[in-house]
Amino acid sequence: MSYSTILFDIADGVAIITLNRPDRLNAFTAEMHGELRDALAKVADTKSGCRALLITGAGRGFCAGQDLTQRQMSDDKAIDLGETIDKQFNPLIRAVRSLALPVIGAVNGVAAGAGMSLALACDITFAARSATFLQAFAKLGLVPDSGSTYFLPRLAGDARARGLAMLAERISAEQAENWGLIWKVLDDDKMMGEAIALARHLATQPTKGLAMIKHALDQSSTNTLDQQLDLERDLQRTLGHTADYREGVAAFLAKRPAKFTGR
Ligand code: T3D
Repeated sequence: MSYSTILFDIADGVAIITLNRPDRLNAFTAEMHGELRDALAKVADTKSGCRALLITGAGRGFCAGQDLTQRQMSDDKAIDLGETIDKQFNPLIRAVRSLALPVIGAVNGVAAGAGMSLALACDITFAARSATFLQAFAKLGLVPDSGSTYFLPRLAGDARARGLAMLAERISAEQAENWGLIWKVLDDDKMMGEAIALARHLATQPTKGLAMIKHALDQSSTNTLDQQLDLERDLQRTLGHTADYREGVAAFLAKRPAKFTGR
């Protein structure tokens, strides 16, 4: 499949998806969703050799959420937003969250609506100092979607989640970092370089272990402590049989850097 709304590249175990509709601040269209589904399926395919994914945006925006020019409607013809969420936005967030490898968000500019949700869905999210975040949904009479009602209270706490969602005020990257919504703010000219360097580093790390860290942390929001202890035991048992665990121990004992293969 060739892409016209995203750029997609895989090199040295690192996949990079760049949302590429800069004149619309990379707002989502049905076409972009289709291309993202295709690219994410390639990343998930073990034959691709991907061991880390970076998601960013072209131009001055990260992503402005749904392209509202595709939502103009007449009184007698309402769009079924349940269907667009079901077929486009939910599969996107599920695909990103279920990848068995680390996903790095590189928020180069404004992240609004479902664009902010996508940034929150990444495992480690950087933002350029000039970037901003906006839960735009309330301004349209909508509820935050694409996982924002899940991520916001867990990351920032209930009071901030309610303020962000109901007031729809744009916040700075620094505020997003202070509130725990993202990992780190970096100067604009350094952000992409550091995000790519981190993706390259993570692509050399024990991929199965990282995937199971993701899984364990995801489960922790609904599990009891007893369930979580059992899950940690089961994951550790599985990881104890991996080549990367053997290599990690051998490298430590030999006082040399480990060479992880992701197996
Ligand atoms: O619909 C469903 O299926 C349900 C799911 C919904 C998920 C959602 O994401 S709902 C939320 C949709 N997004 C928004 O409401 C955000 C709308 N955009 C904005 O509020 C602002 O553009 C920003 C705060 C993101 C950025 O502001 P600013 O001042 O930096 O840029 P701008 O001048 O507003 O935008 C630049 C251009 O991008 C402009 O076009 P122009 O005037 O140069 O021709 C603007 O219209 C366009 N643009 C920005 N966001 C969107 C967009 N065009 C279409 N859709 C957009 N979402």
